[in-house]
Amino acid sequence: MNGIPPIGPGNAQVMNRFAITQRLVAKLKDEAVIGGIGNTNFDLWSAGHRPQNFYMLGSMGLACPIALGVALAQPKRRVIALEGDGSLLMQVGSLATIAMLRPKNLVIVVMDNRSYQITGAQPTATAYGTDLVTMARGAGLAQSAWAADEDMFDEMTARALSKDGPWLIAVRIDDKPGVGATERDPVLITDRFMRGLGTKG
Ligand SMILES: Cc1ncc(C[n+]2csc(CCOP(=O)(O)OP(=O)(O)O)c2C)c(N)n1
Repeated sequence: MNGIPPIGPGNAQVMNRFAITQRLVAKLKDEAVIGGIGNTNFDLWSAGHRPQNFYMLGSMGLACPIALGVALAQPKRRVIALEGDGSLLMQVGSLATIAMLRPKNLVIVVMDNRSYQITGAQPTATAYGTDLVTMARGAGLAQSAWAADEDMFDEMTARALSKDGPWLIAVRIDDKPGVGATERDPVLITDRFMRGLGTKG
């Protein structure tokens, strides 16, 4: 309308997942965070472990469904899902379920590097024009947007952590691998998370 193109996957600044994750983690208090498979998980761990972090192993695409379950179970706690573009595409129907159930306390951050990076950087559909924010809006998640740059990411997360959601924040990221790695011990991870959320003594 005003001649300024909206922020989309074509003009959002290419950021770095670890830097973005550090910015997010710096804002957190008692929020639960669900890291998706591989890189989102690794960067969450490396940004500084918190007892309210859940590092999902192996189950590609399940960060959003798990975060939805936690958000419904603990409506007073804000819950953040960190997910890759390939994983979100694999479980894209979860966006419609989230839109249908409308958890006010759920925030999705999707890191779009246009590839299944960790398995060899095969291109995903976003490399061919699929816009995850447009898909999320189509699913019914009206509060979905691309972050133009790091400052805008900070503003968007501040809003998402204080105002009613659900929210989806999409970030264009570079091809750097995740920093570090979580230990592959599902029992330990689950036990620590349950204690962190106060559901196990
Ligand atoms: C059902 C299923 N299919 C395939 C895999 C293998 N796999 C693990 S991670 C991954 C790529 C994840 O891509 P994305 O979510 O975009 O994250 P990125 O690696 O780019 O950070 C794939 C294909 C798997 N674990 N589960």
